[in-house]
Amino acid sequence: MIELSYSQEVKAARAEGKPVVALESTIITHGMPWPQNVEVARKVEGDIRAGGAVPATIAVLEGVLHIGLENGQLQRLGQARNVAKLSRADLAACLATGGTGSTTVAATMIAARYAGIEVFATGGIGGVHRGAELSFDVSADLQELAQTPVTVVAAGAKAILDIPKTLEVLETLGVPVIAYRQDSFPAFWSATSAHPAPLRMNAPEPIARAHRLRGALGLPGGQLVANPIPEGDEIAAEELAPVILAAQRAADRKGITGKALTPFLLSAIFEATDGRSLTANIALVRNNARLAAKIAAALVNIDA
Ligand code: PSU
Ligand code: MN
Repeated sequence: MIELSYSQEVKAARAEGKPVVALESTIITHGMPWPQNVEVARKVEGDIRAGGAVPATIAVLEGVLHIGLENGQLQRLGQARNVAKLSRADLAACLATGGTGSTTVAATMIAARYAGIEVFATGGIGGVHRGAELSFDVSADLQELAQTPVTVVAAGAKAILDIPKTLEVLETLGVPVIAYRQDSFPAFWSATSAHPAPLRMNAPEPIARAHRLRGALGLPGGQLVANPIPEGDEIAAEELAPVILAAQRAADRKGITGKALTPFLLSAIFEATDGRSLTANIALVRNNARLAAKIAAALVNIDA
């Protein structure tokens, strides 16, 4: 019933039992400007290959759920305008109507699980927005982590979010939040935040084992691996704080809410930092891809 299409590379990986890492496409259509978006997507795919796994970028193209994009498809998606941003609520509707859309963390997790992919690399997850006590803006990504058994490697939560509230909701939902090789929960463009992560692991293998053990215990939901941006690539939190505040104020003034908010904030911050936020974003996504490849490789060696 679901029209599904695997890329050649993913098809071969499935046949050979090779590790596969899922990648989202909202970061391509709504997170970064053309043409860097496509260049970065290619580099990230290359990082996963270099780590011994196969990349599967996920998107819906004309009503077909794609698990892995061929080069031409990636090019077209990266240049397309007004692509829908698909989260849990939108995925089936887009497939039903023959639409085209990029997948957020939540929708990518759903598609990855459907395709038997257990590890997913991205930049940052959606979370609890600042002022959520009034706006109620909490990303569906958090619910998804509670329900869908995929291990997501991200650089923590974007500093545009309310990090302590995001951590509280993840705790309520029972989502393991595992900082990689440090105690602090990373804040996307900055390696550390003032908030300790609930869990810490120092190697891919225990992360893979914990993923399997959750399955064995019958626990629904995934894990969030919070991988700090490499030191040389970070932007200091103190420098970003006023930029983020100004972006948030501009969004409030313009009445930007819902799905449009995250892309608006990211592009406002991109402008205000003369593109440095993008350079950092690229470095952290690539770093996450490398770690995700190692976790996927470790998972192949542990029986399901
Ligand atoms: N990280 C980025 N850029 C992005 C996103 C994450 O660097 O564009 C996207 C992800 O797809 C994430 C989504 O799932 O933003 C969250 O959107 P919302 O807050 O509307 O749930
Ligand atoms: Mn939202």
